Amino acid sequence: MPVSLCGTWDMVSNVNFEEFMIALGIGLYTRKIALKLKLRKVIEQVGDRYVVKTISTFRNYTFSFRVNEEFQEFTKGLDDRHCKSLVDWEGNKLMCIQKGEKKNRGWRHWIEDDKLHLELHCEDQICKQVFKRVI
Ligand code: VLZ
Repeated sequence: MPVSLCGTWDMVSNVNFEEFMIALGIGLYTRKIALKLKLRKVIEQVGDRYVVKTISTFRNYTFSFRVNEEFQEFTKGLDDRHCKSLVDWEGNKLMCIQKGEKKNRGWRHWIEDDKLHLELHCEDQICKQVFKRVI
């Protein structure tokens, strides 16, 4: 069993976020605000259902899924697109493929050195975020 991703996590680093947001087509105004945010991730699991919350002083984004069960995702408040998303384990990494208008879109979450790691990708850009445990 992979290590649980559940908990409350605060951002400690965020590499290439701006280029990633540009790849998503997020406008200048939102990008400038988003770049200054210290995002918080809250990950909860009940049975095989996960809830992932990305929380900030500016906007929040919450979505929910079951592993290996495709769902319709609307990235409300991010780039406001509809995707067909599928989350599955890839070894110790929880990975998501977000099929839609944007090519090569998705993310991976995993635990390494007691930190929560997140790699977000879109087109040719990869953003790498690391979070430390709060609770
Ligand atoms: O994380 O998608 O945990 O899908 C844009 C931020 C991209 C704009 C952030 C500012 C993407 C709004 C984070 C802040 C809420 C993300 C995934 C994996 C969940």
